[in-house]
Amino acid sequence: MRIKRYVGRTMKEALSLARSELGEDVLILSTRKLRRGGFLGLFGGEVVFEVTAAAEESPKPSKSFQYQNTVKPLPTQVPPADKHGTASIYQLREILSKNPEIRKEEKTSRNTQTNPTTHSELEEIKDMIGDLQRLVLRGKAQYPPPYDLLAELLESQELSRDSVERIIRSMMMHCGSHCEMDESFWNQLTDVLITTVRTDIPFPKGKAIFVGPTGVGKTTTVAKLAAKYHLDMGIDVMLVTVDTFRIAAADQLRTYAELIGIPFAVAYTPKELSYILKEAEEHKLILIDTAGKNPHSELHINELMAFMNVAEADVVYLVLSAVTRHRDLLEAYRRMKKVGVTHFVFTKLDETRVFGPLIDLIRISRVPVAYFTNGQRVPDDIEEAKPKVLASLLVEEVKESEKRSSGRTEEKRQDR
Ligand SMILES: Nc1nc2c(ncn2[C@@H]2O[C@H](COP(=O)(O)OP(=O)(O)O)[C@@H](O)[C@H]2O)c(=O)[nH]1
Ligand SMILES: [Mg+2]
Repeated sequence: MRIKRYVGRTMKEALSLARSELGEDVLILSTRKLRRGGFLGLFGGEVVFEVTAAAEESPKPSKSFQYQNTVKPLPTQVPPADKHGTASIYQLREILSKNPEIRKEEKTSRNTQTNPTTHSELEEIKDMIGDLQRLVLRGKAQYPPPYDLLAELLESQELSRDSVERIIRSMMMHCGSHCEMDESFWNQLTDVLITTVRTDIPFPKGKAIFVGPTGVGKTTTVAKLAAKYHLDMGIDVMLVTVDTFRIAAADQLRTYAELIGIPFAVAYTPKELSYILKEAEEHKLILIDTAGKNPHSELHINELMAFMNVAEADVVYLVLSAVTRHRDLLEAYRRMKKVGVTHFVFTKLDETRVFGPLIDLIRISRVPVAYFTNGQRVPDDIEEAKPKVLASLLVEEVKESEKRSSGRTEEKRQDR
C-alpha cells in the first residue's frame, strides 16, 4: 500500500497524475485547493490542486511533478481489500488518523494553506495581543522606578487605585521622580499616609452609642472604654444596652459593669430607653451598646434608627473590624451612615496585616477614627487612634513585603 500526494494546476491534472502513476484503481483519499509559495504561504503564490491517493500495486516510475510525496509506507494493518481489490476509504481514513507521520505532514500542509477566515482571524488575534500589550505597558509604565514597585506594594495592602495614585503623586512631589527606597523614603511614605488618616477622640461626656455589624467587638469595646474612663480617669460612667436579641448579650455587658463597679440598665424598647436615659442624666458619660445589626437588612437598620432617635447621642461610633474585606467595609459604612455616624472604632487590628481598606474608608467617608482595638483583653487592648499608628502599621507591612520581594530577586540572581 502506497499513499502519495499529487499536485496539479487543475484538479483534473492532479487526478490524472495520480492515476498515471498508481493506476486506474487508485483510491482518492482527499482533494484540496491550496496556494503554494508566496510570503509565508499566506500572501501571493500560485493556486494548485492537491490529491492524496492510495494504491496497492507497486509504484510505476513517473515523471510527473510531485510535491511532498514521500510518505512512509503505512504500518502492516492494511485494510482488507474488497471484492474489487480496493480497500474501503473509511478503513484507510482510520489508518491515516492513527498514523502520526501522516498527521504531522497534514498539519504542516494545512498551515501553509490559504484560508481567508483563518488569516483574518489571525490578524484580529494579533491586533488584540497588541492592544493588550499596550494596555499592560501603559499600566506598568505609569510610574518610574521605584514608584512602580511602591504602587504594587500599596495595592497588596488593598488600597484603592485612587488612593495609590494620590499617595504616589504626593511621594513623587516630595522625593522626586527617581529615588531610592531607603529609610527616608519610608519616613516620607509614613508622613504622606498620616495626612490621609483623620482621627478625633471625643471628649468623654454625654451619650455615646455603639453601632455596627454583628461580632465586630462592640460590647467588648464598650467594656474596654468604660473601664478606661472609670478606672483610669475616674469618670462617672453608666452602661446601657438595647441588645436584647440574645440574653447572653445583655449578661455579657452586665458582668463587665459589675466588674468595673458601674451602673447598668437594659432597654427593651425605644420608650424604655427614653425613660432610662432621663433617669440617668446625672451620670457624666453614658455608653449605649446595641445589637449587632446586619448592615444589609433595612429592617434591622430601621429598628436601630428607632433607638437612635430616642438616644439623641452626642457621639455615634460605627465599630468595624479590620479583618473585613474592603468592599464589605465600604458597604457597611454606606448602609449605616444614615444613623449619623460621627466616629469609627476599628477593632481586631491584631488579626490582620492588611490596613489599606481602613485608610481608604477614612478618606472616602471623611469620618475620623477614634479608637483602635488590638486584642480581646478588657480593658488593655484598646488605644486612642493616632494617624501615625495606622500609617506606620501599613508602612511596616509594605517594607516587609519589599524586603521579601528584593530577597527573592536576589536569590533568583544567585541561582542563575
Ligand atoms: N482579636 C480580637 N478579638 C476581639 C477584639 N475585639 C473583640 N474581639 C472578640 O470578638 C468577639 C466578638 O466581640 P463582641 O464584643 O461580643 O462583638 P459584638 O457582637 O460586636 O458586640 C469576642 O470574642 C471578642 O473577644 C480585638 O480587638 N481583637
Ligand atoms: Mg454585642
